Amino acid sequence: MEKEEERGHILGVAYPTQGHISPIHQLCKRLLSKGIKTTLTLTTFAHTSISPNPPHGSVSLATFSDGFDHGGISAAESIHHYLRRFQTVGSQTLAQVIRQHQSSDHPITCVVYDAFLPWCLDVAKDFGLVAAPFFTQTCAVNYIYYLAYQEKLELPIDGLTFLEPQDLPSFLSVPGSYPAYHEMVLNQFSNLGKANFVLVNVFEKLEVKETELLSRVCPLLTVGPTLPSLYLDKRIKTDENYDLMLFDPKGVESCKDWLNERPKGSVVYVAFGSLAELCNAQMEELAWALSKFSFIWVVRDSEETKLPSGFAESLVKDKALVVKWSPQLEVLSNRAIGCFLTHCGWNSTMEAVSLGVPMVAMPQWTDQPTNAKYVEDVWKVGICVKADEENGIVKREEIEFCIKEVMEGERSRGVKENAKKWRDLAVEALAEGGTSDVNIDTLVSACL
Ligand code: UDP
Ligand code: 7WV
Repeated sequence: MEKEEERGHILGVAYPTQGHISPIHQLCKRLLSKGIKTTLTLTTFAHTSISPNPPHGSVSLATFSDGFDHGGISAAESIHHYLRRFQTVGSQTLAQVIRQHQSSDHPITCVVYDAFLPWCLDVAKDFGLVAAPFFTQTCAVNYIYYLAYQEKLELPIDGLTFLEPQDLPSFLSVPGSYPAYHEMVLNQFSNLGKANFVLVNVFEKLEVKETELLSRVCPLLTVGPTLPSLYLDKRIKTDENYDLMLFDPKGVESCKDWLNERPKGSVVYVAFGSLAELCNAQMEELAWALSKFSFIWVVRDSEETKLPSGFAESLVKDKALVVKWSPQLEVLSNRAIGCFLTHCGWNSTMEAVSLGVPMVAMPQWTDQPTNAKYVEDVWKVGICVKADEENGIVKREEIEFCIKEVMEGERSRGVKENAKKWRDLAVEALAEGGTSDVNIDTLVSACL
């Protein structure tokens, strides 16, 4: 892109969900902009799901297999079976990808793999390559999982004494929930001692204490945030979008036109990412809370049947828009948006922080409770809803109160000012000589 290509070829390996494909693809774009060839490996199922077509002339794509080329994880009998087969078939097919390249003009020199797939390290080491896991969650979350892996997790955590039981990732705070994912997140640390670098999608100033704690136990390089360059440092002219989307982009254009007609700061943007599933009762509370506001609500196809009957029909067209998927970066950066009601997936959280949009946090599972705690109490860029103690449901009055509070209440000004501060620091990290920029250079130098 910007420099002549030198020797060296980095192979990225993605875990096949949206929240993992986008950040590693973005990291690959950064690496490419440093003049090193990069190829991103997607599962065959993810590759065929991406629509319309990946753009040409940028990061090359390759495919390997999770063992479920038709259907991916939904074709597996359980999460456990899926992950086991992914390891077996994935190891073999990843080795094939590397082998094919070794006789070409650009043999692979380094494998950057999603930390959920630690067996990629063994494949890389079989070929004598540099290996670096890429963590798409925060250093706080990773450090907590590291302690749990070491069987040393006890509250209060030294250095992070503000964390309470309910702030831990759900796999730890809800015993027995998703045992296969529990095992997966701890396994990220099983072979970290053999990794040349450990990459994390954060920037240093966002997690000063947490990066320090994690650097004590592994060769940490913070390389984020991975938003398209256009939204932050603007150094990579061609990097304006995430490009690789698993969801049907039909209808996403409607958001932009609709928002452009709305007054500044008047719209609530509501989205729970690509995976979260809300129960019917929660959907109902949310629907009635939102009916008090002007909003865009992303309700994925698989969630649509949970809307209260008659709700979609009752919507006033210039007041609300329910879409199946949105161009989230364009939406969040539109001046009409007043707040983001989010599940606090790490990408969504970083997008809101980077674009200065105050958040109402409504975490669901995995790392989201921890991210929500940081949003409210550490970065102070939003507030977190309180769930009913009995049934875990967040009531309509509570949602309504929190939205009002960040849109126009006491905390509105403060959270916006804080978000602006974090945004400036994110740009600084990616600018020439910034912490993430220097760390990316370190990785590239080791791969030439
Ligand atoms: N996203 C989007 N449109 C939507 C909902 C989500 O483009 O309607 C994107 C969002 O910008 C983010 C990603 O999908 O980059 C979701 O990742 P996140 O880590 O927030 O949540 P996950 O889906 O992994 O739970
Ligand atoms: C997909 C599947 C499992 C998990 C995640 C995504 C995540 O939290 O990123 Br644990």
